[in-house]
Amino acid sequence: MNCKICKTKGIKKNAIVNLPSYNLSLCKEHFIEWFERRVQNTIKDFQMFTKEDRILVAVSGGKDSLGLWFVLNKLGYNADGIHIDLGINDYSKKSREYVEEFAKKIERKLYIVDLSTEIASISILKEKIPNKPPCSICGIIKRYYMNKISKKEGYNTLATGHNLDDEISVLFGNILNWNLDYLSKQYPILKEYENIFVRKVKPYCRITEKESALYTFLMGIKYIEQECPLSTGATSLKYKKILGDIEEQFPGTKLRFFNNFLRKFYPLLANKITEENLQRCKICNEPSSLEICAVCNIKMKLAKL
Ligand code: Q46
Ligand code: ZN
Ligand code: ZN
Repeated sequence: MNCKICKTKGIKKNAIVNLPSYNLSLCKEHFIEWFERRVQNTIKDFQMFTKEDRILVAVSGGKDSLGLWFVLNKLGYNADGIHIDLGINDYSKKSREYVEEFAKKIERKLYIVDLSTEIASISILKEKIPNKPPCSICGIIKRYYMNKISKKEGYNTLATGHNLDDEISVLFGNILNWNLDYLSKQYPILKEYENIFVRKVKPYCRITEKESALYTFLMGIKYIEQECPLSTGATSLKYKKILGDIEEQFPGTKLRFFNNFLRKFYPLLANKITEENLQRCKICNEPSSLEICAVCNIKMKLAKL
């Protein structure tokens, strides 16, 4: 198959990728160009941030977050990184190494939050608090520190590498359960809220996992391929598989599902969002719906054990 863009210029060049949902085959050079334009357009369409904003990218060490960190800087944005060292054995050690090495390579500032010193590693928390799924504890703690460090270090935007496949598998699950509360928060940009929450953005929300992996690979970025050993992920992986099967039969479905949710359904919910009963945690002063926030609660539980 030949590159479609090269063809318009009268050049015959082999395509390295076929994107059936766009009816497009592209060579390496034109894929990179297409990919970067797509990210740039997403940032503009959702008015995520400008070149004046200070952005912190949440980098796990995987292909999406490292690729995102790279492309934002390549596009001229002011983006530093934050990595949460979860303390999950060898997996976290390797992830951290990849992130640290990459930060040096692109010469950007990297903030590391080491959970082993801040609170306790996820491996220990999993043992000590067995009645809560480790991913739920991990999610709470990650969100807490990302928001806290962003504010403390003067960043107004937090970017994550969630891709289209991540977004639609969550969307699918939330629709199957008609989980309106979660659906009302599933938007590629969540605006900052007073001095409590920084803006949260997902510039890869219209990029598939396959496109993201290819871009990261073509840019020569080394990333951790291993999945988190605690990831059960069974449900979301099954949803991804189902949506992938539909996409194969009807190319373009994934993107249409996501775009139409944002265009047709989200506006119906957005006006219905009731402000959560937000207050400041009495111990750490971070946002919380209760007097004591979830992270301080975990710390208190640990201290009692
Ligand atoms: S939540 Fe769960 Fe992930 Fe935390 S414990 Fe691993 S799988 S890393 S996105
Ligand atoms: Zn080409
Ligand atoms: Zn607290």
